Amino acid sequence: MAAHWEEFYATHLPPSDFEDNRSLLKEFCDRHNEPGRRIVLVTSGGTTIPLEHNTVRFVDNFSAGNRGAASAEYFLEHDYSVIFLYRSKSLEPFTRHFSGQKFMDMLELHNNGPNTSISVKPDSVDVLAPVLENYKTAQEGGKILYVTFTTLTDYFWLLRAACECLTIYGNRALLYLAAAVSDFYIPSNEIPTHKIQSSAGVPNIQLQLVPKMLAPLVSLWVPHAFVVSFKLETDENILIKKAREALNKYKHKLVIGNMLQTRRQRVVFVSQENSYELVLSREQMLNGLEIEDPIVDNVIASHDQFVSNTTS
Ligand code: 9Z3
Repeated sequence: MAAHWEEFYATHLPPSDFEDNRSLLKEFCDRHNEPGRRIVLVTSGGTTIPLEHNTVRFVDNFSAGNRGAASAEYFLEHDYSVIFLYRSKSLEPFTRHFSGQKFMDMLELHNNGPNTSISVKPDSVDVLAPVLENYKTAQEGGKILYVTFTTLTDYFWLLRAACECLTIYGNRALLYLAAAVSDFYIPSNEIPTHKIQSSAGVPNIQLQLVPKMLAPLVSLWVPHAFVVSFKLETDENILIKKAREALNKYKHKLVIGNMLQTRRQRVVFVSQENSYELVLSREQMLNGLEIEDPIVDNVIASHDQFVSNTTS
């Protein structure tokens, strides 16, 4: 009998632009594969669960994609090549600093008839300049590949394709799975083609369990890579227990636990060897330190150790 995850791929078609993305992933991985070079796949943002094939309505989740977008920037600073697999329209590295009104507030309008101009406010230059510099370095060096998903199905197809391209890196590949992947979905053969009509009365929507893709990912797709997953909970009492359960079940290297409410201040690292907390002080937060900075430092230190202790 086919495993639950195999059945998923057999019954859910890839997104229409899948082959283009697969080629981009392969080209990126091949181009960066120099001796000793490290690469990270960062997943970010939430997956949707469509309620119709011609989708008008869908189930979504809270994820803004800040964790993934911020982390991608720190991985670039540490000279990793980065595949950024993210939910379409969620936060992106670099541009996240200027999203919404923040950007408008950085600009000054000099209204002068035909010679009207726009400049960056002097006190915003300090903010903009380092971000712009890092953006240009990443962009001009071709160090980051952006690939988007929307639905759970898109995400699973792209995740597997990315893993297939990453195998050539062996233990130099790092997977940093920060996307908020739905646990429940409606299988493709159970969703209607067209918009659900209110005239038909209250719809009876039955969600099913999503296959745990971490299982084949760790054991089959990238068996030599350093895999880090995130565990999200809202009940503090079960966070560490659930993180350790995931680690024991999937046998990957690290689970980073976080609570919905405090995810920007506190995370807990759970590995086979130990568990420890990473907490930002109030002062650090006021000074603009982002928790992704020390998270990425710690993950890279563990990846270093892993590379030294393994051969492939
Ligand atoms: C996370 O726990 C991420 O840290 C957040 C980041 C999604 C909380 P934001 O995007 O938030 O910055 O707003 N990601 C993993 C969540 C998840 O779905 N984990 C699965 C689970 O908990 C396991 S892979 O069961």
